[in-house]
Amino acid sequence: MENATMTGQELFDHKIENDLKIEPKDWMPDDYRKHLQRQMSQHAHSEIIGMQPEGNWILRAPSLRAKVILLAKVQDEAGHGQYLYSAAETLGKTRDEFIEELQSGKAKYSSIFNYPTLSWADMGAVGWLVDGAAIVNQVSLQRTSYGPYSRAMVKICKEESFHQRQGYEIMAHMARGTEEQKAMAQDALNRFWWPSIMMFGPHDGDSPRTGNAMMWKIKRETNDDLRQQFIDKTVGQAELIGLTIPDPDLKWNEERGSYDFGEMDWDHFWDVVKGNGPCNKQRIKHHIDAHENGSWVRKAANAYAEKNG
Ligand code: FAQ
Repeated sequence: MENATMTGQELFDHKIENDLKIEPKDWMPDDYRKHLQRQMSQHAHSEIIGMQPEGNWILRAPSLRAKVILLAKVQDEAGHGQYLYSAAETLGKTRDEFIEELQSGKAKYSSIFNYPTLSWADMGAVGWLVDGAAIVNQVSLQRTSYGPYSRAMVKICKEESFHQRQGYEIMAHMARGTEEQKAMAQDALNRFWWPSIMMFGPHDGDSPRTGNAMMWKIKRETNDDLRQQFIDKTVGQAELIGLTIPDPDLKWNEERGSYDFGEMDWDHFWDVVKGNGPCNKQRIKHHIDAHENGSWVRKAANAYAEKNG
């Protein structure tokens, strides 16, 4: 039971223990605040940087229908970035500070957005696998302990589920097309499979942030648990459209009621996380250029806000 004599720490512990949300004006440990600033801003950066690989195909979409859908999807990702920056700002750091950290390389964004999108089938693979992986993670984060983050996740998940389906539709369509189209779909799956399952981060034993994150109920499930859920969901979807997951060790394990799967290339993963991913320089340069090009809009908006209170 909450009572007026409780210290900030006691009230915080009570809320965490009882699955109550921590809100921006509540007392919270400094490390909890910093952990969330890091994770939420990196999540926001991922949404914004994640617009680039798909933005690459808007002008080359194969039909008006495909173009309208892709355009809407990329705009949704911008919206997700906005909710997440706004939610992260409630922790006392400004959006400008977060963006500076991204552009200087101090803050990360998801490793998955380091890979180029080489064909139209990649739009299918990104929607199906990348949004599919993001949903598994974000459904779990709907129950995160920080109120503004949790509420942002509820809205984001609704949109991600449309994104996942539009990607799967592209893959299904190509997989039942000509031999060449099917080969393009398989090639996209081959290139995006391993990076998608790396989105969940290192194995639990190699994940320095998981301990505190689980204790504070920021994360509700671990990296490995979420990765397994994603794989178990996705294998059947690939089979249904006649595509093959590029993992020779993938095998149903009757005892566990889950798929066993092969090992990821962790040296490659850490190299990408350190900023040496194949498209990192290009992604950050594009972000800096777009940010500079948009500075007049921010100036005008600020001037308007000042003038009109
Ligand atoms: N990429 O101890 P852990 C999307 C870093 S949204 C880069 O396990 P943690 C939507 C990690 O930051 C995708 N870095 O860390 C969309 C930490 O470094 P730090 C983004 C990674 O935080 C679709 C270090 O390694 N989703 O795709 C990665 O407990 C299509 C140690 O790792 C989120 O951000 C990685 N994959 O777990 C948009 C979800 N993995 O910060 C456009 C929220 C680990 O100490 C188009 N975030 N690292 O220097 C999370 O759930 C967690 O932060 C994890 C990492 C799971 C990403």
